[in-house]
Amino acid sequence: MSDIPSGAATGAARRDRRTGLAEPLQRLFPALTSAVVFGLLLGMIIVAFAPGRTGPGHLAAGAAAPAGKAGPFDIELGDLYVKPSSINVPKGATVELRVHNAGKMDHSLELDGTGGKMLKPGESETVTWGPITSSVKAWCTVAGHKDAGMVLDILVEGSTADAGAAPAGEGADNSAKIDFAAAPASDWKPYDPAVTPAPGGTRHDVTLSVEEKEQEVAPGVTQLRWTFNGQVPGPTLRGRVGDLFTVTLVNNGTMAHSIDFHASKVAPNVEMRTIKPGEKLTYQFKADYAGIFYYHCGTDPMLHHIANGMYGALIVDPPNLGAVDREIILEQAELYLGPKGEPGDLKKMHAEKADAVVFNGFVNQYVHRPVTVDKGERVRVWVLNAGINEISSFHVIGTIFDTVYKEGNYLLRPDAGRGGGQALDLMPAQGGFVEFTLDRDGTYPFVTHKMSSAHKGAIGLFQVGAGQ
Ligand SMILES: [Cu+2]
Repeated sequence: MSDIPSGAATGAARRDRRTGLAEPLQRLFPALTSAVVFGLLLGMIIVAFAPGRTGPGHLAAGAAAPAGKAGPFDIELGDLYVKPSSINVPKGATVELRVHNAGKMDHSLELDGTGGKMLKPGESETVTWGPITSSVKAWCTVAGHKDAGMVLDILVEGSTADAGAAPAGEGADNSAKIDFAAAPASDWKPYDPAVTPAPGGTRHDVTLSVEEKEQEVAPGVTQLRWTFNGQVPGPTLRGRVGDLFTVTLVNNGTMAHSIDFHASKVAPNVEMRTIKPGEKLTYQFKADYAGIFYYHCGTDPMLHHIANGMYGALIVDPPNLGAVDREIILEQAELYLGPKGEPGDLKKMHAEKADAVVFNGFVNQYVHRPVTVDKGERVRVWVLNAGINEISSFHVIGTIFDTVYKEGNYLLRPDAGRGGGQALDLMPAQGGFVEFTLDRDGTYPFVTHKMSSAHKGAIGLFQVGAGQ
């Protein structure tokens, strides 16, 4: 499945549809930390000292002669920490640091975030910075690592722990802003929500390539997303109970990544291990249980990797799954925006301060391009809550579910009792499906019925018949 499907509505049709939608919408809606704890590599041994490097200092113009050398300081970089996290130096000193990467991921330590060298696991370097005339910070420039705590405070003696002058702009909210009233460009195409039946056979060989690319997440708003196969959500995989999946993960990104299939029972430190850029791993499992299962990157900080786009669904059909006329998938997730064109903001993810909640990766995309459904046809919607933090309560306005399946079990099936369902509740990482018909021409909004989320981008539309 591609995130660039064909079949975008024409401009005229789109306007008609949107006009038709405005009224019901206004009426209805006025307006870890990773479980994988990388080994605490105690007993760090600094083996190699790379040639010294002189970095930019906080040298005041016309400053007096340096007040001598400070250090050397042994600084350990790990996943995701800097030890020690602060050092004290005399004012005007030139500071020497022996920096060692004791982690399993690449890290760097760069004064003011510039001029450093990326260290592979086990590598060391010696840097000389200065003269240092005022307190300053150095940090790891791998995306997300600074926000995760990889910061070294270099404190000029006499100043306090937080005296480091924040670089210009730090602390200010420079994240991208969403205009919820904006429309996408005429050539924009939504993520194709269609789900195709499980391919034949019992073996499925899949390659998932990690690609880090700038993508639109709302009209005119781009982020640097970390993706599986260049799309968010990643490809929907599908099979039947007992099928064998062989997935090759290829890391074509610039940082370490991994994959965790909730449909598998494997050793997390083997199949779900983190691999470096340029590496591959093969992850094989038998799908022994039915349901719609989450898959996601599990590399630290996991919430950053998932919320930045590294998630998708694997459907294992329940035995005797009934026939329907149309199947689609909606994966709910939040957006925590960083500056335009940059990865999402890790601090907001920790604080659960989402800028938007979306279906299939883009704000209100199926309001802009409604999902077409024929009158009276039987529709199955697979729903996965990709989180990272929000609940989901999936509801379609104007219909009643006669079938609800959640987490491997039917909660509701058509029978003489005539039970009806109105919402499928899913915590982060849970999934299921609902089935229903839309019996009259019109536009039928679908939402998460947690209304604050719906108002932040988690609304779409089914279009039955011509624009009403
Ligand atoms: Cu990742």
